[in-house]
Amino acid sequence: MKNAIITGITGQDGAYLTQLLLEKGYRVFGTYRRSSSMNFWRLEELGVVNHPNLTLVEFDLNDITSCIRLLESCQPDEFYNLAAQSFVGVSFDQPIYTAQASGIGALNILEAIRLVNKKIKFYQASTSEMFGKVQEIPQTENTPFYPRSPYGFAKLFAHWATVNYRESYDMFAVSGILFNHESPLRGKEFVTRKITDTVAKIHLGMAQTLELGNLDAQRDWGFAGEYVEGMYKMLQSNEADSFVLSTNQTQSVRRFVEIAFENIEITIDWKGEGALEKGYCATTGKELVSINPKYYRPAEVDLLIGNAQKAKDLLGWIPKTSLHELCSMMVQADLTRNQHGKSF
Ligand code: NDP
Ligand code: GDR
Repeated sequence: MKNAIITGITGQDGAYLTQLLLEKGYRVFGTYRRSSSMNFWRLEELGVVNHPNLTLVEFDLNDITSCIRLLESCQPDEFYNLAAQSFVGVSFDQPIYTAQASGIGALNILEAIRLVNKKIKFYQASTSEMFGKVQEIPQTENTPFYPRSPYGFAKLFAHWATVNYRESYDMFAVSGILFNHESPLRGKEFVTRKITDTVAKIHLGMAQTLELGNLDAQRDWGFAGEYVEGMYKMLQSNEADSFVLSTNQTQSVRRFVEIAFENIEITIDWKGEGALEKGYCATTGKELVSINPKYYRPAEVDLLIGNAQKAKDLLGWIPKTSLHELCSMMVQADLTRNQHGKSF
């Protein structure tokens, strides 16, 4: 039986990866940070929170002694570092904290692995946000980086730390450069889930309008359940490397809004421009979408579209869920949750 440590087990990817590794017969040690209230709703939704091969461990990734003790007690074969301050918007308000959690946190783990057991395979959750300002379309493992937020440059630090530890110390350290991936388990502050949850609430008469920021941003959105399979495959590959995971397609936030409303049989008519743009129901004329500039970011990533050919060729990883399927899955889940008065 293999042992795996997953940091950030309370997050979207942590939950799906836990489910996948348990299905594969792993013993999983999932780390969470101490707080006054426990937050395991995603593991509960997937029905794995009480699995006999899952151990939940309190852990702080900014405390290297805690990293060392974690490795010594769990004796992992594989280490998936998913914990991060992962919200780009907040990173502008909390840049130092973001750098510590999303940047230095990864370095702490790499250093602990180097000291305790260099044979532990390491996965770093890198991101398409490192590409930032468009340098090339589509983006691949060879596209130059140009991050546009404290989150982006913190993750770039962690990415280069991973590459350097791989090259300097002969460690199996992998960087997965993942484009946006969503699911019914996505946090509500991220735009897709904010949209699907509010659309469900509008349908049920629990909300009037959806307030958003930049509708023109374009993202390459895939299904998180498939992306964690890519993470797993990266650690089973013959050689440690860096891999892009993406769907190779892009859509605007505006289009995602339209698709979400189509799920409740509403067509959106757009009128106005910029901060004055609004979305109306095509049949009733009711205002359903408005812009609030407070959701604009100081610097935006305008266009992300990946090319995951390398992952397809070397890992056999191919995403299957279309954006329409993904959006529909999320709207349906939010309709059900809201009908049952669940707020997560
Ligand atoms: P989530 O925001 O859903 O989960 C983040 C996890 O990190 C949570 O478990 C959270 O714990 C934990 N965490 C946050 N801050 C700290 C901290 N200071 N110390 C310890 N743990 C912390 O993110 P996702 O699951 O979506 O993403 C997983 C990883 O992949 C992240 O590193 C993210 O940056 C990266 N990524 C995500 C992409 C995506 O589209 N989803 C794309 C590319 C990369 P708590 O529940 O206590 O807040
Ligand atoms: P992103 O995801 O920044 O790409 O980072 P997010 O869903 O937050 O934003 C996507 C785009 O939508 C625009 N936007 C809004 N965003 C939010 N959150 N709320 C709004 O109201 C809103 N209106 C418009 C944003 O400006 C942006 O352009 C995600 C995270 O999961 C990161 O951790 C991960 O690394 C990247 O994806 C890949």
